[in-house]
Amino acid sequence: MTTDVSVPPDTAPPIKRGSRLWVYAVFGLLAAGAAVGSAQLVAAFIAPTAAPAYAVGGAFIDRTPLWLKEFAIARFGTNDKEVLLATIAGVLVVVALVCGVLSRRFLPVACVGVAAIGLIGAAAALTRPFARLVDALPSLVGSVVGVLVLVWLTREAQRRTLSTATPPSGSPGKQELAAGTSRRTILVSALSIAAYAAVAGVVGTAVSTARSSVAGARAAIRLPKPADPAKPVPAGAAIGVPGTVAFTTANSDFYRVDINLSVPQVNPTTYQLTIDGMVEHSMKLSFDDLLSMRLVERDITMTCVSNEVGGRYVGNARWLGVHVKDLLATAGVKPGADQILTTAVDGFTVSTPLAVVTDGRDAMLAVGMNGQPLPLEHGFPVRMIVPGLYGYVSGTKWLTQMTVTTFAAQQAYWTQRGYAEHAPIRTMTRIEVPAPLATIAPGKVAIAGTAWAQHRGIEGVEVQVDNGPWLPAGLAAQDTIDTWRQWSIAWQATSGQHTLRARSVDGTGQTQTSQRREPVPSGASGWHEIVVLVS
Ligand SMILES: Nc1nc2c(c(=O)[nH]1)N[C@H]1C(S)=C(S)[C@@H](COP(=O)(O)O)O[C@H]1N2
Ligand SMILES: [Mo]
Repeated sequence: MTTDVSVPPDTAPPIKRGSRLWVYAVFGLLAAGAAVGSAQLVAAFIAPTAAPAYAVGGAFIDRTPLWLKEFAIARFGTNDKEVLLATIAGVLVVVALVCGVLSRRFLPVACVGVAAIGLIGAAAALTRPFARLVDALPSLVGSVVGVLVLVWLTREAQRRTLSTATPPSGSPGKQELAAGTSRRTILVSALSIAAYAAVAGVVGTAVSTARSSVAGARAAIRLPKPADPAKPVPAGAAIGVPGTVAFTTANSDFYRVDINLSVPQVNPTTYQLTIDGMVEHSMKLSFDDLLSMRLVERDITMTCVSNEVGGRYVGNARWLGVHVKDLLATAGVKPGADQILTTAVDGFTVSTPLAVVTDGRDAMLAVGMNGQPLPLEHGFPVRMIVPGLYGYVSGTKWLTQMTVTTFAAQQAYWTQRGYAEHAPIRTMTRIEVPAPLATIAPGKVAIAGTAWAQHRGIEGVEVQVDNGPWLPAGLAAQDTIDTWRQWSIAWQATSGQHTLRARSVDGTGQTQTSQRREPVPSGASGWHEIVVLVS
């Protein structure tokens, strides 16, 4: 072993106040990283939604104007949540860089900046529905850590600057030693902080997920058999043309629309459903109470009001649940009520006309979807399903409260934001095959797709090629009037570009309107139209 006491010459120029701005920018990033990592770690023991990015994102979603929400859904689809989180991360990086750069000359200002980010996180957490005081803690801890890290790093850097700027009275070697040590100290500190931020972030997220997840509780549930089972899906309900959707949508393929950046976790063992408002007897029911009631099973197609003409925010599943009318009968509805207001753990609310849920249709509080407990993303353990109404006025997921009230007294999440109070699903006919702008060979081609007019049913589907006559399509067997119906037609495709259109006639004899409407305020309408190239 050789003992080499000589110090390697410090080749890099010393950090001077007038140079190396990027070093300070990196300090800003490190401070932000340590802050976010610490906050994530603290949030693991409070609630996933108390983590700053989720709190800020959630608060942002609460305030998103309608046009922006529609834009996000149309532009990013179900990735809108990832886009929002990435945007928040991007903004944080920019602010962190600015604070870092500021810290070189204006450390107090930079500290105020870092603290302010944390305070914004805390404020966001406190304004979320059902917020508790502790929800602010992760962001507050984060901002303290962020400030400490920034102060520490800038002090280290400036100590080094001073030690190199003022030549010590001793030998030049001593100066190099001081500078070299400080340089290494800063590098080691920076790497340690980066490592801490990464580990805290990853461990915090993992612990948070593990602690809050109710996946295990869901796996332990055995659903009872329904007293009133659904009839088997008719053999001919699927049109069987390659490229069309499955008649029953698999749980994993079912569209997801809600206001949450992280999936709400509701523990079925502590679950409580409150029924209150204009009722004779307010009630509290456990999950087991619900399971012990009369269970019905039905095939029902759900649709989101934000679905564009030809869109994919629609799915068909077999739901198991308790009729809402049975629950209301037990509670006893007082005269004068005209609305069922349902509330969920995410603060989401839904207003549903009382007349609709009690008109004999299979409005239910569902506990099962396609033979399984509800998937976590689809409202586990309890959600509402009402055939014929868009999701925002019927499909309350993670539902914990049902309040009998009036439209005059109460409004719900989306109706407060400009959507219609009464929103029956509009008749829609989607061409699934061929794909839009597909190039196909001349000859016999199947045009096929799926149509829906929930609770009215689909009586007929017609297809038009270019401006030719409307031709009746072949219909797959109807499951129920509450489900979608598939269709197809054979077409002799000739060379050239062609426009294909489809429309339906619903069970009341109404032909689907050609009038183009935007999803806001009560659902899109118009004929789905695609262009294909035959060559
Ligand atoms: N708690 C809660 N329930 C909710 C929502 C929500 O944001 N929060 N979104 C509603 C909307 S707009 C629709 S279209 C349906 C979608 O249900 P799905 O995700 O199971 O397809 O859920 C409804 N229920
Ligand atoms: Mo929706």
